[in-house]
Amino acid sequence: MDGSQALTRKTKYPMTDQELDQLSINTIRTLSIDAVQQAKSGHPGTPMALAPLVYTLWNRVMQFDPEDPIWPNRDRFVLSNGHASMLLWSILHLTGTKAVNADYERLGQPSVTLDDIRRFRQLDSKAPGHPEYHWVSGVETTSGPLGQGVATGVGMAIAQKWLAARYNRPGFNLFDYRIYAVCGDGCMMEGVASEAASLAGHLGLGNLCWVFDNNHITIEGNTRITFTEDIAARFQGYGWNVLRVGDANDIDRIETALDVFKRTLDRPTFIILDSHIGYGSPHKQDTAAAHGEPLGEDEVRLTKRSYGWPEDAQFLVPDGVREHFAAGIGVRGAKARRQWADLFASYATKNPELANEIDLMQRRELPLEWDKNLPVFPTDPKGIAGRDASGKVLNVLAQNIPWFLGGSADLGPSNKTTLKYEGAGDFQADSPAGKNLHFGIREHAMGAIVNGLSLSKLRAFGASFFIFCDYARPAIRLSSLMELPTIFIFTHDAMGDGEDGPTHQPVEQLASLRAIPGLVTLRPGDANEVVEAYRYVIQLRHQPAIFALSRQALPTLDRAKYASAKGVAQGAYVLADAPGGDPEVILIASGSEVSLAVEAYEELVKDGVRARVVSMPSWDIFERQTPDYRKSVLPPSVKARVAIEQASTFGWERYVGEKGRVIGMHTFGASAPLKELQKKFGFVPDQVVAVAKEVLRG
Ligand SMILES: Cc1ncc(C[n+]2csc(CCOP(=O)(O)OP(=O)(O)O)c2C)c(N)n1
Ligand SMILES: [Mg+2]
Repeated sequence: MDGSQALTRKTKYPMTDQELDQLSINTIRTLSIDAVQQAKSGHPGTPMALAPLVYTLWNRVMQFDPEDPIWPNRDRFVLSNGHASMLLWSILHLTGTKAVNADYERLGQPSVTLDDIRRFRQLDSKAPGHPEYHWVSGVETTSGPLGQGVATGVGMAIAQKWLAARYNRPGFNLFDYRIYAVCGDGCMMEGVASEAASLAGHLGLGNLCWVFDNNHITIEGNTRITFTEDIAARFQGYGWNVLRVGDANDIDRIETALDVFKRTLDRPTFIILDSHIGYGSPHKQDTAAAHGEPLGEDEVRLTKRSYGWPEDAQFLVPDGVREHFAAGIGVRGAKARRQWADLFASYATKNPELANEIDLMQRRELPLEWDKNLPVFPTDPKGIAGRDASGKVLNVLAQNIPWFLGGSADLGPSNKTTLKYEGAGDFQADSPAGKNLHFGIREHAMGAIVNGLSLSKLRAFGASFFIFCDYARPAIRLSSLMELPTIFIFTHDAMGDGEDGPTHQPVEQLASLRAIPGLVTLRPGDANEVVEAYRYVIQLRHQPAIFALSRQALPTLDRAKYASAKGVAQGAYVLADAPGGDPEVILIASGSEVSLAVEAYEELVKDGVRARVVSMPSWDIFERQTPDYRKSVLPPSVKARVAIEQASTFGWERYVGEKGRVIGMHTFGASAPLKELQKKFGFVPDQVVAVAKEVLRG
């Protein structure tokens, strides 16, 4: 009798539920093993160990309807140890989860087919190397940079609390979903997870559960060489409810622990799950070799034998397995979603405005009159700081858009991001409707949490000093990768905080953010450019944006004399021009250097030089304009060009060309009052005029 007959005999109906549980778990395991073996790359060991956990979560616990993976009240599943992606591809396939498109339309076709799994890690397969939000329906967040997933889950948990506080009504628990995140040693070692866990504990997020795959193995071997802390004590210290399940194969105990989580409402739950990486592999179980390479054909056979699986069968989904999922999560999820739809329909008749908000939010659309009362700043030579203008705009937007919220990493008073209007409120455990989030001094987690809020369809912002965007950068990058319309507000964008010195003076940050594909980087030049920058950003549905804003006052330009700030929507525009629009030299500037360029321009004009000033708040937006428009702003025939920006000169060659010059930074700055720094580094009108004339002479 060969293996397949053995399985057929075993899988003959009627099977007991227990047999079906085991068969389903082993299907996840063997699909994962086969996919990695076929791809000749990937991570088989952790799916083999965690198949029972994922099975239990999905088929017994989670409220998730495979027919509609974006149903708003679904439980969220985050695979933070994203290298174990085959767990996700297996479960999405076996549950028959359906695909949706970027416009949130349900497509009816499967999210992950068996063919995708056969083509694991291959071009265009819906079973890529790591979980990719926006590429595979049913993936709640992109994960792979360890620690990001769990931290993003904290944002999802905050979002659920906020949504419940704003929209639930007696008898209408529209939002009562939970967030489950699975993580490994790597996630627990990464600092971002600690930041996020600390905040989650402080906020008492009882809707959040992390399951820690305690297998004592990472790439370099046993964790005795790196990771020996008392993790239970650590999470208890954070204020979490800590549970332990000593056997990752014991699905009843896993279910019991998850039940304890559901009943623990006042704090997040941390489940330590003792597991064996590569479970069932005679030679690789409990070794680092099971982590990140195929088992090898012989070992695959031996492993399948140990599961009682036909040794030669590949990508086998035995009869009864899909049906078992359909009878579990399928029935439970469909019922939950149907009940929710009925609930929502009757909610909508009683609370049409709130229901409309929920509808708009789900599609990332904006309410009518979202831009009413946006300020217009009068001409003012003294002007106003970018951060102050931003603060005024934020306070208007947050009132116009109910689900617009955010906060700073302890710099609200400096970033001017505090929402001060009556009723804005602070988000805390006992006031979850508040719109001012306090991230504490945790920029990295802040970035991930903003992503989690955005994945939950809230319009969210985070803030800090520009120099510290580096601390949030991994999450900002993921925002862009996930095509999320997050907003990051960074103030003190250059040498404006002079006395704080080089540790606080951003130099290379602009260039590095401009290098992130899809991210909109904006450095507005005066208060009205700040308004227009927000007007542009708020309308984005699938792109993140960062603002680099000045700490110091910048003159508010006379828009009757110079061009309208509406030009911000083109990324760069002609602010001041030579007579007849026929310049011989072009000054290009962003942010605080725009008014400097205008001053230099006035001098040049006096000296009879035909100069043009281009305000360029955003390279990214400019690059998206038509070639004709770009040529009209920077005519190819005008080779004499000077770019002025208090930042690394890196990249400006593309706009100034071979004959042009860049007045920028080549060092980290210095600690001194702003005026002295401007002089030392050449950001004064005389210097700009001199360089412009030099460039003109050729
Ligand atoms: C931020 C980050 N650093 C490094 C890696 C590379 N990496 C992927 S998996 C891994 C080991 C993870 O160990 P663990 O979380 O215990 O996973 P297990 O092998 O137990 O599944 C490393 C270092 C990564 N993905 N992300
Ligand atoms: Mg491990």
